[in-house]
Amino acid sequence: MGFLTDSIHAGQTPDPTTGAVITPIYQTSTYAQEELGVSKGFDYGRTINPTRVALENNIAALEKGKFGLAFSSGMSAIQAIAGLLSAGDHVIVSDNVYGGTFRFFDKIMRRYGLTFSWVDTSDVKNITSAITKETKMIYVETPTNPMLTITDLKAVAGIGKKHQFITVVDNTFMSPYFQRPLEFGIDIVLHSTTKYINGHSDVIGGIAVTSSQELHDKLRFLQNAIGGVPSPFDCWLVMRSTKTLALRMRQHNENAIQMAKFLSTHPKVKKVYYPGLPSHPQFELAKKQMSGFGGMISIELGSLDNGKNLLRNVKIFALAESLGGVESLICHPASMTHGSIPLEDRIKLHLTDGLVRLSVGCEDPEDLIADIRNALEKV
Ligand code: P1T
Repeated sequence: MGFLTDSIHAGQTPDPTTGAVITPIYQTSTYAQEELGVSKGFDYGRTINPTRVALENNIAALEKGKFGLAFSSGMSAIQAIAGLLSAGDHVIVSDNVYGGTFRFFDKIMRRYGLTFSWVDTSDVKNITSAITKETKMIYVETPTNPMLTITDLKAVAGIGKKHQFITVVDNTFMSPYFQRPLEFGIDIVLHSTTKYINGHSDVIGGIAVTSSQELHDKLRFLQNAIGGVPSPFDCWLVMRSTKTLALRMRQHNENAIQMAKFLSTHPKVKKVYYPGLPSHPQFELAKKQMSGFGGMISIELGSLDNGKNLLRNVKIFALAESLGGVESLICHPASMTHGSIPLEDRIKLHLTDGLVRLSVGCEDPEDLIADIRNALEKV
């Protein structure tokens, strides 16, 4: 089926008891069993829930994967994926990832005996040269948050297959509408569904999708054993949202392209990071592996004061963490989303104090551009 059809129907059949077209919110913690050892396939709410199963199947279909597992947050999905590893294992990670992902790996998983090499995965040679005898996983964000760096999915999948590493891609910035890493041979794709997939800034959630039965069985065990599962209501809200994912992504993309073009001609903007601009160093690769460029733009304004002035003077863009909602947001990565990254690492990534990140929403593009133009006048 096509993406629009799947987004509206996959995983969702009319409710068997009433015919309700919309999957009900099965707000229950447990299920009555007919007798010992005989159930309808549902035993306990952490282990399985019909609303969650519908969401998991829906997003798995959108990612062209066989199995989906929903979590209570993007970080919770990442925790379950890290649970595939054991003390002594080595992971090669994109040097620019969401600050919370860095914090989790560096401050927590390192204490559990995992080791990490943080490399610029946009040059795949850096991945091969970081391989050690202990390497078990390659973990990539593409495009990265917030520098919008792109990594070659096919090349990463190839390295993973050759060495039998688990390859993982955080696809949060693109959503399955614009990029489907499993189609390039990646083993596991994950999302913070908090972002584009839910798209209405009213749910915290995560999902992991794979086509490997073995990885699915292990992740399902981890999902149940760790227990970071979403509520039935949150699953229902996210499923309501995936129905319009394609429509929203088209608008985000259209608005962001217009915004990026405007910003790249503005004298107060020193640099624009957006994969849809021909000036982006991986523009050709972006066109090859993505079918759109998304709604995220970062800009360099040269100083913290310039950044503060822009943030202070916007009227439609809200100064806030998070991204991917229909409403436009703006943030200062160095002190907000990526505050946990040491200064010297931030400098290497060009994640400066003058960097501002825009999550371009679905409002009228003229209004959004006017808002940023007016605020830039005060910079
Ligand atoms: O917030 P949570 O749902 O737990 O997702 C974590 C996460 C994972 N991966 C990426 C690429 C992310 O951007 C995030 C969360 N990011 C933000 C809150 C932010 O403002 O960048």
